Amino acid sequence: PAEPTMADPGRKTVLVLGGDGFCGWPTALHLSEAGHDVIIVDNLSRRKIDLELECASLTPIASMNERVRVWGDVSGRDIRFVRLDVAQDYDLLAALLAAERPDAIVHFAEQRAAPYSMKGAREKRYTVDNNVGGTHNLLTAVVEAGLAAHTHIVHLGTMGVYGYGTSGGEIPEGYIDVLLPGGRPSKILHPAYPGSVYHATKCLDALLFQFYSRNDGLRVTDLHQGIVWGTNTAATARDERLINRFDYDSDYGTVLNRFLVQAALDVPLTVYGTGGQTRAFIHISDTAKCVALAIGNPPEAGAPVEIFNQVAETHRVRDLAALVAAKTGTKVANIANPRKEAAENDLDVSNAKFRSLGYDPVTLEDGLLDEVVGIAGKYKGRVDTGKIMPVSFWNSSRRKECVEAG
Ligand code: NAD
Ligand code: USQ
Repeated sequence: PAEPTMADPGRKTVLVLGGDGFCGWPTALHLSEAGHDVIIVDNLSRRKIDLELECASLTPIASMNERVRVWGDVSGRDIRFVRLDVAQDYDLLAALLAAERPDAIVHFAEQRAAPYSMKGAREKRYTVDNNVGGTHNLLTAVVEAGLAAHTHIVHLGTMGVYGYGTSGGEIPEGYIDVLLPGGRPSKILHPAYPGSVYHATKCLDALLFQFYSRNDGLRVTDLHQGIVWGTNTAATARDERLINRFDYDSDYGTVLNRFLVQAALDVPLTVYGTGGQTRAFIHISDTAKCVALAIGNPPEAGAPVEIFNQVAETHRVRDLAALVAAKTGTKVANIANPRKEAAENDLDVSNAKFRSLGYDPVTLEDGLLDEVVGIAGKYKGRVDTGKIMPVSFWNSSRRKECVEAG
């Protein structure tokens, strides 16, 4: 379906929670450009974690207030910014919902790095409190504001809820058909096999969505997204002050973006273990497009939680490294794996629902080299090479192995 223009009745008021982040900022611009009235809500915690980790985005990101001002100048469209903590400032969140009565709320506002969530007790507890507490605040605030049947919640979940190496066939979109004890057929949420404390919070979110959808008729879409790569979208490329963030450090950098920076610096690509892990990938511009498609196709009030697999393609980590190495001439280094994960896994995943809505994904073949030259090459002078090797470990034996391996 076509996205709305300013004059369309399809114009919606959309809250983008976490709209200062890597996925949230380009999505907010995409929705604004499509004619929606966008309000970004963020507590800027990701910028604070940069300070804590003594690390920064590869790209020089502008302050939130400058971002929205420049967007207004460039596009002629207003985005409002509200600074609040979804997990802590319940009353402010409830008041915002009551005042704005949003048609849709896109929920990106969580601590999303698996390595950061495994760093230590403080980070584990923060990730659970922030993510589960924030999601629950949102759900209960929508109900209390009397918006259960009105507001569509679109949550960014993860492919990681399915686990890796456990499916034995194509992973369906959220639900599986089973025979319950006694032989009664049923459709249930795919069993959850989180691989980190962060991934566990997304499984807990999914249970909260199921409960609130059944109990209060909330309209929820959960997008099980793969690993996002790339930096800019058409909207963020309109002015350098709109540039998106790009994480390359070992806690927040996702694997392909890390390889792109490593290639630009000509340091060996950090493949963990054998690199036998297969993962799903999606380009950042498709994240924004898929969220817009989800907003345009809300479930009915009282319908079960809608679940889409938001992925473009799957790749084995070592194949990705080989692809980047072949395009750039960089070497590959197999280093001890800081994570507890299967050494090898296959991954076959359905994305039929987005495909049926017209989704035509950007693939690595289309965009990879542009990204290396255009972004990683341009900003490589900003890299702190001390942030490339892993510093967070899944358990004490992984830490020991990594330390012993140097
Ligand atoms: P990010 O850390 O760049 O952005 C998250 C934003 O949310 C940040 O701006 C942060 O300040 C904000 N935030 C966090 N907690 C908040 C709170 N309590 N109140 C208000 N704001 C808060 O992360 P991202 O890469 O943009 O990911 C966004 C969402 O997409 C996450 O939920 C993540 O699980 C999901 N996702 C990301 C990827 C990926 O590869 N980046 C892949 C799959 C799913
Ligand atoms: N890996 C390497 N070398 C590196 C970095 C990672 O071999 O330098 C490997 C990891 O061991 C892992 C795979 O690459 O097997 C993916 O790691 P990642 O850090 O790119 O992705 P992950 O930790 O799974 O998390 C990211 C996002 C998270 C999102 C998830 C989607 O940070 O928010 O939910 O991707 S998914 O992987 O589909 O669950």
